[in-house]
Amino acid sequence: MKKFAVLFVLALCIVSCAVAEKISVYNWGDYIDPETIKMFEAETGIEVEYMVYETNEDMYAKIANGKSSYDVIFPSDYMVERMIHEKLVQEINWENIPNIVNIDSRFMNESYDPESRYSVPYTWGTMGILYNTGMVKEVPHSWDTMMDDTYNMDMLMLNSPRDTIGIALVMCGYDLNSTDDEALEAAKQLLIKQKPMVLAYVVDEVKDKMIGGEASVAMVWSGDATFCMDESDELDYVVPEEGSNIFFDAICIPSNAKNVAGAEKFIDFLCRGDIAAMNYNYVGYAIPNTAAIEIIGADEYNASPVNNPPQEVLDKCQVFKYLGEDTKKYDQVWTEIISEY
Ligand code: N2P
Repeated sequence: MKKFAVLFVLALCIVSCAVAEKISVYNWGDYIDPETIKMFEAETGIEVEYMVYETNEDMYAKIANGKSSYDVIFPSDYMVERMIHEKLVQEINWENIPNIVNIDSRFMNESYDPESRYSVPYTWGTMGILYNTGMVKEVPHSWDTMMDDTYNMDMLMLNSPRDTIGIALVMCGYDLNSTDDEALEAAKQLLIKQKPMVLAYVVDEVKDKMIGGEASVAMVWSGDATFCMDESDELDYVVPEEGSNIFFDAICIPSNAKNVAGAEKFIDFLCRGDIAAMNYNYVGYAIPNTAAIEIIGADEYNASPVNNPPQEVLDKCQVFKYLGEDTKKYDQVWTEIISEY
């Protein structure tokens, strides 16, 4: 009888091991401390299948075609808005995210999710120019730097349609969110003119290239600038005075998620102060998590002009808006820029 009981327990074990709980997480490259994933797995017994993307558009395409199912994704503001609109993300049950209390309320109820029903704030930042102080004589206060042939084949641009077209619009004197045909044509022509001077269109590789001194100037997101500046004393970051983009990256649960309870546990874990502090130290992007900032030390956190830009810089920055049907115009412009070599 005893033997039978032991065998029975053993069989149960094998069955439960075979169907170990899993969540599938789809995030930006270099956007989490890998150690935190291991900690989550050890603490909860939930296995994390982790995959990465480079742009909002890449992630959107994967989710929208419905063939892949993920439990947790990290869209930016305008993409959260689009995915809410297209019913690709589901409402969050806040009862299961108690650590939401750690998120500064100033980051909740943003216009992309006005009642904070679908998204949890994760990081935020600006877009600007990362430059090598040994190679660039004056602080590149203007986006015109990215059209200056002094930096011929010495500049890196973001391989990200919305970001790059948005900045080109600003350079042409238009609104960052313009959908006007004339404005988009001007932005397209500018980027086509710039192409021969661009060493490469990159996303995550910008960090290695700038740290390695392969280029003088690069269009980057602030957190990547922080990461690079921690690695090299030669690098500095500026948000050009014509204005730029400020972004808010969030965490969402896709509508077709298979393990919503697991997703909620993971999201709540990411909102924990100690975990958000680890991620801040590893990833480099500004965070909305007050408990984490307390752990990091408010003085140390606020000392970073990159992650804590002065108000006059923020005043010139705009959030990308979801553009509805006009998004197609951007897709078209981007295809033409990238193919027009
Ligand atoms: C990190 C990507 C940052 C996302 N590799 C900017 N919205």
